Amino acid sequence: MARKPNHRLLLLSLLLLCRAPVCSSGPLPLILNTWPFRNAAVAAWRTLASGGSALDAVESGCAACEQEQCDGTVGFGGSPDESGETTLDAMIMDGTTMNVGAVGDLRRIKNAIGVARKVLEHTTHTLLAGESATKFAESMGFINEDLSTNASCALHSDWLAWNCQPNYWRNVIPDASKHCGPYKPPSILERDGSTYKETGDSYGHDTIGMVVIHKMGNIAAGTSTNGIKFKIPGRIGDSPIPGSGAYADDTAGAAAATGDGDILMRFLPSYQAVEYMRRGEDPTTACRKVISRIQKYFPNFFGAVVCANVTGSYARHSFKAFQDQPVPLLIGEVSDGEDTQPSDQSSSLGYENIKITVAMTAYV
Ligand code: SD4
Repeated sequence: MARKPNHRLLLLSLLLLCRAPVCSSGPLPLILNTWPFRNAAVAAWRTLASGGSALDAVESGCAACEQEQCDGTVGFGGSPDESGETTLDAMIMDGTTMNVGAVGDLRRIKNAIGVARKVLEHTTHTLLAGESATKFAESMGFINEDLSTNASCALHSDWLAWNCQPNYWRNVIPDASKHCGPYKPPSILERDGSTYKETGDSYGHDTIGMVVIHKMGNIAAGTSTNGIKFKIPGRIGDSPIPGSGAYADDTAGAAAATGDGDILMRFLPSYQAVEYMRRGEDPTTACRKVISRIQKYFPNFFGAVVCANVTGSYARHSFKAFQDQPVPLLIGEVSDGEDTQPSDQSSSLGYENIKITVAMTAYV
């Protein structure tokens, strides 16, 4: 529901957006994120409007999702692993300097994107993982706290009661498709082929991937996720991997991915999409091409990529072959509301003076 307009913010927004015909700098700034995480886009927008950088906007946008536990797949209390613990992956990339900070398998710290930013700002490393990443976070002032919630504990208990189904094991004994672990590799004589089927993981994926292009052309991208439900402890997905979960380069564009990270990271789709755009492909073609590369090898793959080029044009493409049911992908975009014409496939949500257009597209 639309709130009372804030005229100061409206003015700032109009100045920042520069969408009117008199402006020649193109439709910038741009904030683009996977899924309809409206408050994330608004937080990023506010950061830009108050003079923050593209990097600041990505951080605040993803942090907003971490706090509100967007769809239970970002932040604390979601996607418990096999032991019931929620662990987080996040990454932030500065497309001006090509600096990246990332954390994987981060434990007991809520603000994963904040820790990733600290890796970027205060170290010459790119990716820290596990308990050591937690120690680093504590040294940077983050609070060590339990990430479990009643909801994540309930999810985990149900999974145990369901004989630990689904899980991500294969070629182990006992048969992982019927029993809980602990598992071990079978002896040669016992090997009778894979018990694991590449069915495509559809157990609720919604990671935030965000691309921000500042009006001055600086591009940043980032991700934050709690990964996938019932993952094997220690598993790190695609989201904190530069070029996989997201990628940004001021000279070419940016992209971010969501979906089955164990497959996505084998193809570096965000990097590849940016490289296609560098070669002159438009964002639609770039997104399509990276998805079809993956689909060629993994027809049951579930995932999507969003792409934006330096002019602020953007696109998304997604794929899920699952019982022939097309599933929509939602992208939140912030605009000033002046020139956005919601089509049959989109809906607009007023938020102060900012209009968030949630565009919907069908899978191929
Ligand atoms: C992962 N890619 O950890 C993440 C999950 C995700 O949409 O994006 N879901 O595999």
